[in-house]
Amino acid sequence: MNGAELLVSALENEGVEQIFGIPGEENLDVVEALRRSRIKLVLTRHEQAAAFMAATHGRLTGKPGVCLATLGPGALNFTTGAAYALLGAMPMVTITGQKGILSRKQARFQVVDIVSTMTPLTKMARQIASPAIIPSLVREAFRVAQQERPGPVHLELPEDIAHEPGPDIAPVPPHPIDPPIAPRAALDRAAELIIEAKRPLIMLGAAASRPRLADALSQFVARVKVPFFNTQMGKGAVTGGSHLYMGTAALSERDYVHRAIDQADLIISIGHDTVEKPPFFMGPGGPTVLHVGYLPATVEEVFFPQAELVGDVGPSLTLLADRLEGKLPRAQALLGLRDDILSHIAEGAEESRWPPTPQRIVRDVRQAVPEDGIVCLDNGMYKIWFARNYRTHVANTLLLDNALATMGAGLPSAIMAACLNPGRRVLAVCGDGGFMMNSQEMETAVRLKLNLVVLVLEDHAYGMIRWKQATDGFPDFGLTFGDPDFVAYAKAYGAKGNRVETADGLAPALEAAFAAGGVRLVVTPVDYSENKRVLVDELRANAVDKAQGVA
Ligand SMILES: Cc1ncc(C[n+]2csc(CCOP(=O)(O)OP(=O)(O)O)c2C)c(N)n1
Ligand SMILES: [Mg+2]
Repeated sequence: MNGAELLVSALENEGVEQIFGIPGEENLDVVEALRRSRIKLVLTRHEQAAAFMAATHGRLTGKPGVCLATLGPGALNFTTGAAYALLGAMPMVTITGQKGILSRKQARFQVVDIVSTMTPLTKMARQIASPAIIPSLVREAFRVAQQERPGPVHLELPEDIAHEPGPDIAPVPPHPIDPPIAPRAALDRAAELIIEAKRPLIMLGAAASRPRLADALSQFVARVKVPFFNTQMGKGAVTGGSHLYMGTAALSERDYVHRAIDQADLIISIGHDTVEKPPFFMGPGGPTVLHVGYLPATVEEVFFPQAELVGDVGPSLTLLADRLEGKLPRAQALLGLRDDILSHIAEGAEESRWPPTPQRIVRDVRQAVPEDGIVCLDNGMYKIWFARNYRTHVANTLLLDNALATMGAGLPSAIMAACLNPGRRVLAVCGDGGFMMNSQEMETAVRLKLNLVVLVLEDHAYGMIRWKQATDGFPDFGLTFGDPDFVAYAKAYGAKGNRVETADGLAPALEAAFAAGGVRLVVTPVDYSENKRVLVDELRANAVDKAQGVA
């Protein structure tokens, strides 16, 4: 076997079924080995999209997604995807080619130091310097990518090592690993803290959304019956339990959900990862925070838990619930705030103005997407509205990125979600800015014959930055642009497009797009005047009222 064959056989051994990317000439031995393997090569139209797709595979399955690119320019296009997976804790393995390392027939043509480039963007970055190390190195790469805290790993396979015959070494078989559960003393201590709390509140953070945690976490919430809120990336971590849901901390302060946070005396923070924009600010006199996580908490200026329960979160929570069930008479002390918080959040959902408001758009999307449907957001102003207003009932049904918060990942992540869940409705929601950053992947979606709806929100602007510009008191400048005719654009890819023309048109347009199947684009204008009215003026007034004891 040559190096490429050893690599592909090691990937098969890891259960890899598909690889996303764009080969270059340095990968041709790998492409040939893939041709003769069980693994499907899925071409994308930009390497960045391939990396977003591979990362989302890791996010949704817990198993590393794999992407492939050539050296230099192709490899560099993986950097944003690597950062997305690193900050978002998504297991992924990126593989790139390189010129030969045993001789240099092309001098330095296209050669940049990719291993050094990827080192700060990954958990591990290695060049494969001989075929013999491939089986063990690939096993190590997958182990490192997958273990807590998950993330990306980079392997560089130079073309001569790919071509070089190597020893017939069998791949290293993976085995199940059960990470350690929190020790008894820590469980007892955490239980005591919770039992003593007068107004406890659970916060679900990004790591609460790990796919293998959904059942144990949902049971924990159902057993202890303490109300919960979530961070943006902790959204939808719990299946059911919606009568205990207090809201989402899409902003860091002043939102209605902060009424509960501010009144809590203990926050049981499950899986919070400080890569997220802070869900609230810790400070003197604030609630005690108990960190429950796979790994110890990181200490930040705004987050410094006073107690920790560290270990495999699912089994640890089960043991914690054993200690708590039926012993928390004050579990629901804050639940009384729930109706008020949620009714404020729901305001404007029925609004019939044209163009539609973000609140109305969120409501219409919720109507068209069944409970198990998956909504994948790009990055823009609407992300705050979806995080705040969209209700999830099933784990991992709202995928958003509040870590790197990169534009351009919405469509690729939805393509991956649709590949993995052919029977479920999948919707990408993108701004007219972010959509255009990877819209070429419409072709990939059409070629893969996916059922996928893409909703484009058109404000002819980088709306979120325009909003920040306005709220910071700057004049309106430099953030607007023209758009293509999105309906014609979709058609050019062999997809179907539809423009929403009336206030009541969005929900039926989405329903029709889902019902018809295939790749569909729906474009609607959006009225972003609510950004300032609600997220700035109303919440500021609300905070002043509260400080003066009015609310
Ligand atoms: C790759 C990247 N570039 C720039 C930004 C900064 N940024 C955040 S939101 C945003 C505007 C997004 O515009 P659009 O996609 O049209 O959504 P809108 O806010 O208008 O709804 C920009 C430029 C970013 N997060 N990622
Ligand atoms: Mg926009």
